[in-house]
Amino acid sequence: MTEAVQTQSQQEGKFAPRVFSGIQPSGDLHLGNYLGAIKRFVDMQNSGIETIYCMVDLHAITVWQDPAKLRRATRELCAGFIASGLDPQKSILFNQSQAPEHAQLGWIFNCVARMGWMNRMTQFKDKAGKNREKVSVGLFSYPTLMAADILIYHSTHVPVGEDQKQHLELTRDIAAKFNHDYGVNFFPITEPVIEGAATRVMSLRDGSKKMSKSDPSDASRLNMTDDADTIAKKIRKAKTDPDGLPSEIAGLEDRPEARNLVNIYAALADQSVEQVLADVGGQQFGAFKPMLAELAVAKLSPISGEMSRLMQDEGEIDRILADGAMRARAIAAPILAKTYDIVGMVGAGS
Ligand code: AQP
Repeated sequence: MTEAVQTQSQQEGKFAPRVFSGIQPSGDLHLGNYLGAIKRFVDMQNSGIETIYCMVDLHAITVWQDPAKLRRATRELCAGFIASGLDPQKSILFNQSQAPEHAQLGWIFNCVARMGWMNRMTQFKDKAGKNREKVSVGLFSYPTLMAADILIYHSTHVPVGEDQKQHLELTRDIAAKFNHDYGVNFFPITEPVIEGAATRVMSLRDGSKKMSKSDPSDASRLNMTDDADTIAKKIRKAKTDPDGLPSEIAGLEDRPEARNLVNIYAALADQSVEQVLADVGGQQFGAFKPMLAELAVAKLSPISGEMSRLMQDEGEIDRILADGAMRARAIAAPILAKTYDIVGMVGAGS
């Protein structure tokens, strides 16, 4: 069990440690998803905690998705999870729409969350931009469904990238308000787990923007399915500054692109940023970029190879997802039934 999880669960007492997280099948998996989320999912699985990981397809349709592409992306995401080291025997792997309890609890949470809280969500503001009147209602209420994804399992810990911090705070607020309004201690106050050198991987073209599936520039990200030549080319062309690499972290201040490449190296190599700088300090990017490319290819190529192998048997992926959904629902259904009972739905118990 990781130290963060142990300390928190000792404080909580009532709730056994349980980890939940999800990723949208809304495009190609990229290095940010891998380092900020999936790699951490694997660490948590292997530390012996109960782990539940979800392909959040209901979140993906908050923006238009071509149905055939969505189905493929969901299976490919499952393949990506397994190829990265998630074991369907150890972790519960499933797609969100196969466990309807998420959407059912999401409705209750729509009635718990306040408009003022939702209006503060920066991801909605970023994604809606100037198009606010034209985006879906789902894009706005997405964070209440995310709270339901987590709390329908009484999850105590959620490994995510830095960009999800505000949604996790909202999840805590929803749990606390529900508990307060109904005079219960039913939902845990979930702890975000945002750790490691790459909690916010930035675009390779612009160090002020996060690496993202929806960036129109493919050169801005390393996709998990990129081949070795593409990875090397994207890293070679990554934006940097004219200075060399410093030997200490302070030398990366106000150098977002340089800091991003060093963070990526550290996370891929499982080293601290200090260790990396102690080794490469004084080098120019002309020497560092090929080292980074070699490391990225060594780490990502086996994953993309395994993903393509797994994608050849879609039937097996569908079986894994169906089995995972059955196991997920066995946990979710009694929690939903108890929630309905607490809020006063006839037929739910008392
Ligand atoms: N750049 C990133 N650095 C670190 N972590 C990241 N994550 C995403 N981008 C980075 C983490 O990956 C998990 C799944 O993200 P998601 O697909 O559910 O949603 P997202 O954060 O909206 O991902 P994208 O790629 O940025 O998608 P689009 O472009 O559609 O918005 C989360 O844990 C997230 O923190």
